[in-house]
Amino acid sequence: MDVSLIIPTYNEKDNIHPLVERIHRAMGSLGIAYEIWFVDDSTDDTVAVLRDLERADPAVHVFHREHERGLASAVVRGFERAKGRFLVVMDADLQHPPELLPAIYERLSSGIDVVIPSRFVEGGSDGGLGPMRKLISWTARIIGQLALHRLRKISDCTSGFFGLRRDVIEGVELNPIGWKILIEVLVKGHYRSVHEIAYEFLARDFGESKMSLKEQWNYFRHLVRLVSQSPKDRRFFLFCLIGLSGVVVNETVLTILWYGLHLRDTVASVVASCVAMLNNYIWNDRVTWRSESSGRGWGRKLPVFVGISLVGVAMTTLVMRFCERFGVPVPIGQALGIVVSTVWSYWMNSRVTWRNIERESRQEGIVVTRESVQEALVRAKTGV
Ligand SMILES: Nc1nc2c(ncn2[C@@H]2O[C@H](COP(=O)(O)OP(=O)(O)O)[C@@H](O)[C@H]2O)c(=O)[nH]1
Ligand SMILES: [Mg+2]
Repeated sequence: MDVSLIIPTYNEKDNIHPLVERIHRAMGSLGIAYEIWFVDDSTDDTVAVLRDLERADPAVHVFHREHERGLASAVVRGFERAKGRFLVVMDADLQHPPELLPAIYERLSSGIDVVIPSRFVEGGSDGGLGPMRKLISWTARIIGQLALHRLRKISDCTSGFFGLRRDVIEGVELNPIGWKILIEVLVKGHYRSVHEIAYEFLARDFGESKMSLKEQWNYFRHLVRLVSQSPKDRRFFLFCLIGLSGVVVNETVLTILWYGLHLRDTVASVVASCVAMLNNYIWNDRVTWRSESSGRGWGRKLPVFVGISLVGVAMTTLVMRFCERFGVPVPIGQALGIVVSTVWSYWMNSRVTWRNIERESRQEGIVVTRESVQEALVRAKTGV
């Protein structure tokens, strides 16, 4: 089997026949073996339409679920049943044009690991969404890209339309929450190359969208889980948490020295800051950038860390003073300064203090390429 198409369905009865017709028309010209897996959770008579089709069309298979629901898990069940060398996921509502399938197949068979039709590459569009959905979708993508480094170069990382070689997910435990199976695949999968093809996301003719506020919340939970499972992506959050712990240590030591031991305020303040810096260094060395060399090499790492932290303190004050000149209240300027210095000191620590660990994790070498829809269609027709 060359290609398995996996199509999740939830109450899509009017879309099934036009979809399957257009898939056959597009795929028929390729002369390859393909199957279509519908994973259906419908509560209307979509399943009856699918069962009739399954009997009449040997390429069509239906898996109807009674005890599980959700788009992403439906796709995982489809992956488990599919026999193809290449797996392609698409929606049933014709917002994903089946005419793009030959181009996706062509790219996968030329050796690309993951192919993503994209609404955001030149020539693409997400015109099938209303302005509110566009804004929500944009925000969701940006948050995802900030949180997970593997999504950063991918323009349409929340797409429900994509193809991959089976080995990308072989042996990978996919355990998505909610809808966005592609982010799970991109974060956990084994791949070296991603190719994006521009396409136009059209409006629905039949049925209605099942996207809801609950799914937005699930997306957020999904991101949190993926970040917590990804050593590289969780570092920044750990760094911030440890920074907060440093504030608590600082205040506690200051209180003990000043109220308890009656040291001079300046002495108490300097000692408290030094203890807090040491606290932060140890936790960052043992947790944030944990490695076999944790605990060793502190003669180099600790002074560098302290130097970066001191520059961070100076930066906070500079930003606050700069904001003050434009009439920004001091506490807000200080907060901005803290954000700037946190980002800066994280960046410096990952590139200087704990550079060996970052170097190892940067060697992923994933290559992302793009093409416009015209190029893809010409290639599909001419085979070049
Ligand atoms: N199996 C299954 N499919 C679903 C579920 N929710 C949505 N779908 C399907 O997923 C695809 C995308 O859903 P849609 O409502 O069009 O989302 P939108 O395009 O983002 O508005 C469609 O083919 C739906 O039928 C679900 O809970 N289970
Ligand atoms: Mg849709």
